[in-house]
Amino acid sequence: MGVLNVTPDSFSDGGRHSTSADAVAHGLQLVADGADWVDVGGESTRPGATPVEEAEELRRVLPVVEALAGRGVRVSIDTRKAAVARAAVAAGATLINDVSASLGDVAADLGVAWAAMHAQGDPATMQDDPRYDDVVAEVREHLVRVAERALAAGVSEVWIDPGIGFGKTHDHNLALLAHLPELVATGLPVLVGTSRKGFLGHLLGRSDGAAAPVPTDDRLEGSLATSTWAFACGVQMVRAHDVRAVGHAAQVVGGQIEAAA
Ligand code: HH2
Repeated sequence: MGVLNVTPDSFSDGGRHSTSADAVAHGLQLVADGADWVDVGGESTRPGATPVEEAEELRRVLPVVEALAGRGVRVSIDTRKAAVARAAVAAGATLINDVSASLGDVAADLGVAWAAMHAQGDPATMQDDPRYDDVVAEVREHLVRVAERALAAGVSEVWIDPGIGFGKTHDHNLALLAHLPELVATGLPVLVGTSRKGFLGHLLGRSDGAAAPVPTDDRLEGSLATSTWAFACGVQMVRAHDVRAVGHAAQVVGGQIEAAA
């Protein structure tokens, strides 16, 4: 799944596709690089992000969804708002990527696929001391509960995603990655997004011997390592900015090593 943020403030690609035409061109490039899905988002959910009004989010995403879907691209809409999900599906999106895991009924009503991501709290405050008794069990139980509800409501394709970085410390993120097989064992298809995220900046900074985290554009090795790990754990899709590199890594793991096993 290739990331296409049509926002001024996303943590990695914010402001890079400020016109619809630029965004559509980048979306097509993601497909040329090997993306099965292009995930269009009009609201940053990075820690501390300011919420975006519905009308503004619609203005950002709709022309891009429509243009990409019109060219046969499989588009997912990355939103927390039912109205944005509905309008994006009317414009051609066929997967609702939902970081609030609250739009299962909308997906059921519209007859599209749904990706339910775990988050603790809202982006504005989610990184203020997140706590769990058992992060792996709590995330798994929450995702299975919302997925079962959506399947019972008639959603035919439900993905689950542990929500790396959404109300989680670096240790929580690492525990969730270490225990990905437990999510895979639920039998639900698993999606994971680690691409260029903050915990990788810290891990890579540490391995360089540097005190400061490495900048977002310099985290490719971390994105590749975690995506490869996820695929080896049985995860079926990763959300990535660097689609070409991640796709090649997936091909080596899934297409070659697993086939030889
Ligand atoms: N992460 C982000 C946004 N959407 N969706 C899913 N399913 N899983 C994720 O891990 C995930 C997501 C955050 O990354 P990004 O879109 O690059 O940044 P921003 O929220 O600043 O736009």
